[in-house]
Amino acid sequence: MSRVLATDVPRHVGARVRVAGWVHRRRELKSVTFLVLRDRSGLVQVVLPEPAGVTEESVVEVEGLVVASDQAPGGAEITEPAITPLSGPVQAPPFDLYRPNLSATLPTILDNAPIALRHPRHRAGFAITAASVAGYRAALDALGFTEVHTPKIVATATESGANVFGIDYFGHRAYLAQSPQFFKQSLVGVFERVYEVGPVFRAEPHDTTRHLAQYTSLDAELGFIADHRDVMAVLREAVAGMVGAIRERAAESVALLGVRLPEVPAEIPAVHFADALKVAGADPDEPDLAPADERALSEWALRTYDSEFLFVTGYPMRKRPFYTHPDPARPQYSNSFDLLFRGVELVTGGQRLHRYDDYLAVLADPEPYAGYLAAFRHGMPPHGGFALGLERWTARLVNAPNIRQTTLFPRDLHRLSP
Ligand code: AMO
Repeated sequence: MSRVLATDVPRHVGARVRVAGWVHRRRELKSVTFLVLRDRSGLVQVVLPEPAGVTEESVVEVEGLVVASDQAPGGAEITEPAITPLSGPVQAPPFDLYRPNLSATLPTILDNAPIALRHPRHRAGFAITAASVAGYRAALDALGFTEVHTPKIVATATESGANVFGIDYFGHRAYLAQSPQFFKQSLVGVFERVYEVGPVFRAEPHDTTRHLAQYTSLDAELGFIADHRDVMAVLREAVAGMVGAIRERAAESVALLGVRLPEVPAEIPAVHFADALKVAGADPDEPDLAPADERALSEWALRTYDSEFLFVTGYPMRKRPFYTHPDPARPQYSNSFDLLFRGVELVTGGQRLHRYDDYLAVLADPEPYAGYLAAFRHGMPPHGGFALGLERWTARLVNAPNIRQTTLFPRDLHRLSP
C-alpha cells in the first residue's frame, strides 16, 4: 500500500491507508488515545482504543481505516490503526511542539533549531522562503537570465575590507566571498544576463536584528542597460515573481502565519537620495540613510504612494563601492539604488563602471583585482545588477522582529552551532 500524505487522508474516507510521520501530539483519555501525526504536508489524527505506547516525536508508520469525523482536523481521522515504530526518541523534546506557539526564548529556540524547526509555524516561514526562491528563479529565467554558481573562497574583498572573513588557503591569505559581485560582472561578458542564489559572508561585528555573518544573497547582473533604471525594472519583475510564487506554492503557510502579501506596484515609486534626506528629516550632509530614516521613508511611501516598496536612487558616490557608476549629470551622486521594503533596506544595486580605464582611475592598486579586470580588458557592455537579502525578505513578510527567526541555522557574532 503506497503512502498517503496527512492532508490527503480526508480524500480516502472508507478506505484503508498507510501514513508515516512523527507523533506530533499524544492524548490518552480513559478509553481512547488520540495521536496526531505530522508529516511534510501537515497533520492527521489517529484514534486507538488503548494506550499507544509511542511518545511524542516518535517516528511511526500507521495503517488504518479512514472515517469521517467533524472533530478531527481536516474532517477525517484514521481508526483501527496498526502502528509500526520506525524510531523512538531517546529524550523528550525541549518544548511541546503541538502548542500553537513555542514557549521558549529565541536563544533556546536557536540552540534547539533542528527540533524547533519542526513546529508548524516555524517550518511555515521557510516554506515561504523556498517559494520566494522558486519565484525569483522563474522570473529571471523568463527574462533570459542564466543561473550561475561562483566561488565562495576568493582572493580579494568585494564590498569593503571592513567585514571580510580571512581564511588560510593552503598557506595563502584568502577570504570568504562577501558577494558574487566580481564574478557576476565578469559573467555578463559571457551570458549578458546572470543570476545566482548563494551564501555570502560578512564579518559583522555588530549584534543587530538584521545582520547575519552568513546570509543568502539573490544576485542578478545584466548587460546592455541604459542606466540603473533598467536594473530597477528587472528587480521589480523578480520581486513580483517572488510574491506570485508565494501565493501559489505556499498558500497554507501564508494562511497559517497570517502573512499579508504586499502588492508590487507596476512601477515602484522612487525618490532621489537628496530628497530622501529631506523626507526623512535627516541632516542634508549625511552620506547615507540611517535605519530610522529608512523606516520614515517607508511610512512616507505608504502614505504618499500606497506602496510598501520604495526605491531610493542616487546615493552619494563616496558611500558606494568603487565599481559604482556615477550619475553623469551630477557626478557626486551615483547611478545606484536601494529598495526599501516595510522599513528596511532589502536590496542594493546599480549601474557599474564598464570601461577598463574607469577602473584604473578608481583603483589605487589594480594588482589585486587583475582577475576581475580581465573581463574589462576585453570589452564589457554597460551593465548593472542588484542583490536581495533572502532572510531579510522573509523576516519582513512574516513580520519577524529578528532576522534569526527566518534563518534556519543562523551564524552571528555569538553563534556557530547548530
Ligand atoms: P549589500 O552589501 O548592500 O550589496 O547587500 C545586499 C543586500 O543583502 C542584504 N544584507 C544582509 N542580510 C543579512 N545580513 C547581513 N549582514 C547583510 N548585509 C547585507 C541586504 C542588502 O540590501 N554587491 C552588492 C549588491 C549589488 O550592487 O549588486 C552588495 O552586496 O538585504
